[in-house]
Formats: sequence, C-alpha cells, structure tokens
Amino acid sequence: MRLLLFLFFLYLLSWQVAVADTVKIEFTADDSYSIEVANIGVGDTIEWLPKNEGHNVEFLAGPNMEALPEKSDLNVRHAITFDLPGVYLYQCTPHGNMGMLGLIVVGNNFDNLGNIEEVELSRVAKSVLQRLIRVARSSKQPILSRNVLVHLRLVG
Ligand SMILES: [Cu+2]
Repeated sequence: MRLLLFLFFLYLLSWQVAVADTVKIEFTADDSYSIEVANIGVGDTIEWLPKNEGHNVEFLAGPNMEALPEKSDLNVRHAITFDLPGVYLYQCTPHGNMGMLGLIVVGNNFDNLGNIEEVELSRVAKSVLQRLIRVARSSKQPILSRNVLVHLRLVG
C-alpha cells in the first residue's frame, strides 16, 4: 500500500512538471483586460484574445528590462510563454494613458516590483498601477506547493 502511494505521488509530481497552464485574457469593450492581475507558474502561457477591437499588448517592464516580451499588433491574438520569474507590466498602446494596464506575476516572484513602480505613466495609469499592485500583493501565495497540499489532503 505504501509503495502504491509512493508511486502515485511520483505520478502526480511528473504530471505537475509536465503540464503547463494557459491563461486566456480578453480585450473588453470597456477598454480593459478581462484579467488585470494574472498569477501564473514558470512555463505557463498567457493568451490574449481580441474580443473587442482597437487593443493590443505592449510590455513596459519585466524582470529582464533588456529583453521584454514581444509587443503585439492591434486586434490580433497574442500568446507568450513566461519562463523567467518576476513581475511584468504591460499596457494597451492606444489606451495605456487611460489606464488599460495588466500585471503578470510569474512564479510568485516579486523581486523586481520596485522597477515596476518606477515606470513612467500618466496620472490615471499610475493610480491604476497602484491598485493592480495592491491586488497582486494580496494574492501572493504561500510557498506551499500544490503537491504538498495534495499530500496533506491524502495523509490527513
Ligand atoms: Cu486598448
């Protein structure tokens, strides 16, 4: 029975490593992203869907400022896989000044949050960013991984 449980955990572990998630974010009619703060794992993908016209995705900051993720054209589907942990800030090029911003936290890593806060933005966008950062901070997850949770549930 013990061996069986052990094998089961091994299976869970390999499954967890092999499967990456994709999070879908839509451009909405009220000039915003349907998910403003996305918490994802390392290796997960975000897919932006042009459900409303006139929007795109342009990165303003990330853990590697020399190599920010690719900017998209207006009205197209866009997908990026995030392999580098940290906080990413992006905007819609036409509506960034109005506060159409999004935040992505990869791997629960907030090390570069200081750089994010220093990005130059319009007054409106700045206040939106402050709100998004508050949301991101409050959603910060404990270090306990999902595997540990599964383990606790089975044992307990
Ligand atoms: Cu827009």
